[in-house]
Amino acid sequence: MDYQYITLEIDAAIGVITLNRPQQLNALNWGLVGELAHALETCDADDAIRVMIITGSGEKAFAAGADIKEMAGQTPVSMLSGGFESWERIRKVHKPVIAAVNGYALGGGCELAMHCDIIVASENAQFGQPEINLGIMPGAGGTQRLARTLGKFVTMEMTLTGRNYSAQELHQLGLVNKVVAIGQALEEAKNMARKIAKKSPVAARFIKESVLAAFETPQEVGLAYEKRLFGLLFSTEDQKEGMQAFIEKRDADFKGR
Ligand code: DAK
Repeated sequence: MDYQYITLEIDAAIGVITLNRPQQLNALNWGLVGELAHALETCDADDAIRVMIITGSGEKAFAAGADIKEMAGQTPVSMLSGGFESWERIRKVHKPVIAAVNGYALGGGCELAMHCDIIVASENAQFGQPEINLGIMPGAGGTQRLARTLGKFVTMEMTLTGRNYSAQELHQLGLVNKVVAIGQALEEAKNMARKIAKKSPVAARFIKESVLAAFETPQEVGLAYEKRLFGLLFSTEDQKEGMQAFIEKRDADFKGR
């Protein structure tokens, strides 16, 4: 598929997706979100790719939110029927996804970063949920994912005041994994991705599923889910290879089987 609003580059085992509307600060129109979902699903289905990265083009923005100009004329029906499907598809990606946040990650941009599994941010990155300034509220999981990550009080302040938070502030609060120098977010995300890409892809997939289950299930159910996936990994070649490599004091060569 030819993309109009994003680019997809394959760098060894890493799929790098760049949101590519720099003049609009990579604002997330529906076309872009649909293309993003398609690119992530394409990478998810490709055995040669083990990790995906999402970043924004230019130094100014990861994404300054959903496209306000496109949203302004929507109705409840059009928002509820068309707007959510691609976000659901992004949420369901199985492989690890890293956000390399360069600049603004506001509204849907912040929510997109939170759809990812690890967030690397440059020191000029600004996160926020300014929807309240537009008379709306977060619509792509912001209230839920922020509350589960930052707790009630920080989430309330962030969503009710609409103020921006620096990468450093959110690093201290546990939403940003690593803060790096301006221009280095993608490179650092690639460093992390290369490390993950060397691990067993089956184990990586199950770990992601199991961690995400912690947000959706009572602990008893989550523990049972983890236990089953743990057991299942003992049916894989990767488990045999990983343990044999340890015993033979060599690097494991995981095949994802
Ligand atoms: N939408 C459309 N255009 C945007 C935009 C946005 N969110 N953000 C920036 N732009 C455009 C500007 O209109 C401007 O275009 P021109 O005027 O040059 O044509 C260009 O990008 C450069 O922006 P500025 O001139 O404003 O640049 P500044 O450096 O002065 O300011 C800024 C940067 C990021 C502070 C400012 O652009 C800004 O406040 N942007 C809006 C931020 C915002 O309010 N974001 C939240 C939007 S609401 C849903 C899923 C998600 C959502 C909703 C539903 N469903 C699943 C259904 C999410 C909602 C949102 O994100």
